[in-house]
Amino acid sequence: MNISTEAAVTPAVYGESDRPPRGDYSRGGAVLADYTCPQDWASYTPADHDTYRRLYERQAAQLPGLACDAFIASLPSLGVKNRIPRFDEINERLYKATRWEIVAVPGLIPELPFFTLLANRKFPVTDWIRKPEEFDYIVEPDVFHDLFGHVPMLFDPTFADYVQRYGQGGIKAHALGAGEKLARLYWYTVEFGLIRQPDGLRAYGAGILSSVGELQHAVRSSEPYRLPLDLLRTMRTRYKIDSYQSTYFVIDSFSQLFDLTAPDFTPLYNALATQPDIEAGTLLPGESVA
Ligand code: HBI
Ligand code: FE
Repeated sequence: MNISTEAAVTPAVYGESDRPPRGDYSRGGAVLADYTCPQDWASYTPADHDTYRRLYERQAAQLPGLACDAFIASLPSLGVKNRIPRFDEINERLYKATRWEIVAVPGLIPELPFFTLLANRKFPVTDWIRKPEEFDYIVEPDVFHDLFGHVPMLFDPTFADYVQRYGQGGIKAHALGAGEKLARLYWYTVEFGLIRQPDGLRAYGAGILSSVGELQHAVRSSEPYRLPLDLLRTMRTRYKIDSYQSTYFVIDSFSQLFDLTAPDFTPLYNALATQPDIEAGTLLPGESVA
């Protein structure tokens, strides 16, 4: 059953603002009910491949000392660097590693289909790439952000299990109307998470790892606050989708992240309903940075 064009272009809630998603959700009826679509690799132009090659080259050069060990170890699993990879090429390696697979989507999708894909160990990867004039910055995730930023971490077994558990929790949160609160946990871990390694602070969040400027800012700048990850505090904290983060949350290990998602979150959502949101870039009385 293919969804109609109107239904397909319902704005996906991405973080704190609704925006009509970019991408062709109709594709002549090729977008399925779960919002996935064929990658259509042949449709990429030489300019698209060159954009990917240049983004990869520039970002990979920045990683030492800023990206976490798990990311650096898995990055080569993306395979080719000089063109946009075929998703099935990556899936051969990814499925063997952690039983995850990547699926193509036309861009941002509504939260329930998103959570459902994650709960089934399917990671949605946007199928289009930014235009050359968007080389330095793009608000919405494109194939470079999703492949380079997210996929290497899915090769880490503990992190991979966390993301599936996150998806399962998201389906429950959606039913409770708590999707936006849980989206903040995703934002401050999977997208903008920091981890403390024995040799110092490193990034594991895809939004940091795929950004030319935010990698230094998140790990090295004295400007942002860096707080220990705490479920309540993190899910109370609003975020901006179009500027560097002014608050980051730090974990000590991926098993800490996985263990956090063990209990049922319903009591947390009840507590959150009674506590005000916290603007990013602020500290509560008595809080100290990580
Ligand atoms: N859709 N393709 C895509 N990628 C995302 O990261 C994404 C999404 N839809 C919703 C969403 N993220 C966030 O709102 C989640 O935290 C729910
Ligand atoms: Fe992302």
